[in-house]
Amino acid sequence: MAVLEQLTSQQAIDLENKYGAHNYHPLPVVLNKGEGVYVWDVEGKKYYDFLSAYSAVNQGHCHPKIINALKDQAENLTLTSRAFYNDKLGVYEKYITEYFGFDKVLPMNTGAEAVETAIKIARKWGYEKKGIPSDQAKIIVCQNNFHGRTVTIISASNDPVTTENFGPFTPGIISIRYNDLNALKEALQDKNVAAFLVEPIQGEAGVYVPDDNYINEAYQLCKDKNVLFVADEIQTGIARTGKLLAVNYSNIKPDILILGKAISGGVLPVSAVLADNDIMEVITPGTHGSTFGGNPLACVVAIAALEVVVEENLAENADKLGRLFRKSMQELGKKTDLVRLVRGKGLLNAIVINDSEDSDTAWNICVALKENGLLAKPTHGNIIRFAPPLVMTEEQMQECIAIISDTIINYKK
Ligand code: IF1
Repeated sequence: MAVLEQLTSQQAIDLENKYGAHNYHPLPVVLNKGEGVYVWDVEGKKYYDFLSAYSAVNQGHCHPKIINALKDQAENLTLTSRAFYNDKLGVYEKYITEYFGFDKVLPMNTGAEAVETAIKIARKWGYEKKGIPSDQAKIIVCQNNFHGRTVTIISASNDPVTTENFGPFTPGIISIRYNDLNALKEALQDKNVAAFLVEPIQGEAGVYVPDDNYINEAYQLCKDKNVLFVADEIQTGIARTGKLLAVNYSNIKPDILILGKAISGGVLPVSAVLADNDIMEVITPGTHGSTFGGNPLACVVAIAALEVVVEENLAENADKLGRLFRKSMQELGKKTDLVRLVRGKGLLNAIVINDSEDSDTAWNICVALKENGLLAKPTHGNIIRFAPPLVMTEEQMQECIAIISDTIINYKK
């Protein structure tokens, strides 16, 4: 069999099972084409994509502007390493810092790398600017967070599946209840706290939207104690929740902003850590780096992807279609007791299925949705996340609402 000859779905699945680590349990569908809100499987069946590669494809699959930027740059220069300058990085750094309103950016590749980078910057700031005694810096995180899969990041996790048998864990992490200002106030009594790392909406936990005042008041509590407020917007950023950033609902500017996923429109791994000079200046030559961080290919792709967000009004569209989606799902909840509740913001939404967390109902509903031409996947147990690309039209959304409603109403255990 030639290495890249056309496979059947089963052949592709069998190859992954035999030769790939089993670190995922994918829905049984094998995709080989994506365009806008659609993906196709190897047998040619077309689907609406309601996962958007975990919110990395906000601009739609293979957006022409982004792909053309990729192609043009790929024929000239893809990677120099930061041992030398290149003619795209500075242009990108100016563009993205002005785009989000910060003095500086530290370019990385994956989300987890950016979170690790933010933790390093916060700690270094804690020692060199706040005067925390050496190796005593603490980072406050929230229970049920998701910030990535590295050992330090899972040291902040309370999810046994992501942490079991990966110890020993990184010290200096305090975990508190999400959306609980008293818990934060209590934890901030510790003078060695350097930063509070938080998702403005908890994605993987099941799209938990905190109280309207939470982010604002949490930010103020941190400022009162000279603690950095670090926003992980890797999933909630880039217009996903109906504003450019989820923190824009709270009118605060994080001390450190962490971005990833849709910065590149899902074309290649790009992440970024943004901060103002008084924080970013703790990073000096040799204190941090990455082979691919800031590569010229990523820079031009990210500029194109961020331009699409503005040119196509993706935040406004996400807000409008998100309201339509939640309203329709609430209507659906009145017709079937399978839908316990709906929550989300913009086009980051989830429905909680009225069954136990360890039931396979949510999974089976997603398999039925797949049969009906729509791809979604449960997050934890009985919660199904719905996050289509932000380029969806109202007509497409209406069609998807009909698919989801019909599938759930006709679902037989
Ligand atoms: C998986 C979901 C999980 C993230 C936030 C950092 C990262 C992520 C808020 C790390 C990554 C991905 C990872 C993927 C599943 C997916 C995910 F919520 F988006 F669905 F796990 F929570 N901060 N989220 O959401 O970014 O290193 O992956 O680029 O690991 O299973 P990454």
